[in-house]
Amino acid sequence: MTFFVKCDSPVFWQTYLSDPASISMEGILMFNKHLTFLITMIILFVGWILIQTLHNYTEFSNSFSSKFVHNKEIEIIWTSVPALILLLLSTPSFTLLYAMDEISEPELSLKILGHQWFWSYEISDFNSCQKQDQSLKYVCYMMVLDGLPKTKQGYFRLLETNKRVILPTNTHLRLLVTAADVLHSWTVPSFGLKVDACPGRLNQLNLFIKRVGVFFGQCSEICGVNHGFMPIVVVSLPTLQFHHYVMTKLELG
Ligand SMILES: [Cu+2]
Repeated sequence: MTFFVKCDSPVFWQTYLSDPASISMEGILMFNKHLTFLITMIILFVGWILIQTLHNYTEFSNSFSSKFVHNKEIEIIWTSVPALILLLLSTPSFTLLYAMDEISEPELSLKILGHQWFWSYEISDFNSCQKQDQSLKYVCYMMVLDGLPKTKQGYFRLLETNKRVILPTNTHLRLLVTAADVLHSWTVPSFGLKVDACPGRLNQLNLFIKRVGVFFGQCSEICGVNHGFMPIVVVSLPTLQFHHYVMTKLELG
C-alpha cells in the first residue's frame, strides 16, 4: 500500500501554529485568532490614551491637571470595562475547555506509555471487527540523523521515529496516557493535544482526526537527559485502509 499524504512537519522560520487536524485544534486556533485581534485593539486603544494623556496634560500645558487628583466615574469605568471583557472571554474559553473534555463512544483505544526515553503504544478494543481481544503493539524510538534520507534531514531531524503510530481518520478514538518511570507529556500540536503521562495514573483523552496526514510531536515534560530525543509521529489513514492495515497486521502477528 502506498499513500501520498500531506506532511505536517515544521518548516523553516515557521512562526504560526501547525495546520489543525482535529476539531478541538480548529477551536483553539479560532479562539487564538479572536484573542489576538482583541489584544491588538486593547493595546492600540490604551497606547493611544497614554500618549494623548502624556501629551495634553502636563503641568506646563494644562494648569487644570495639577489640581486633578481623583475621579470616581473614570475609576468605575476602567475597573468595570476590563472585568466585562474578561467575563465575555470566559464563555468561549470554557466552552472549548469542556468540549475538549467530552468523551464519546470510542471505536478503538490507543494506549500510550512514556519511558525514559521512548514511547510505546498499544492499539486495542477494535469495536467494529471480530478481533476485539487482540492488540497491535509498537515501540517507537527516535531515528538518528544518518538513518534519514538526505533530502528529508532538515524537516525530520529529531522528529522521525523508527515506527509510526497509525490511526484512522473520522473515527472517535480514546487515548489512555501513562508513564512507566518518570513524568512525560504526550503532545501533538496539530491535534491540539498535550497530556501529562504520570506514572501510576491513567489520563484519558478523546481524539477525532479529520484528515489524512503525518503529524509530529515531542515529549513536553522535562524527563531526563534525553528528553529532547523522544519524538512522536502519527500517521492518519482513511478508515477503510486502516481497517485493512489492522486486519493484515493481526493475521501476520
Ligand atoms: Cu519524556
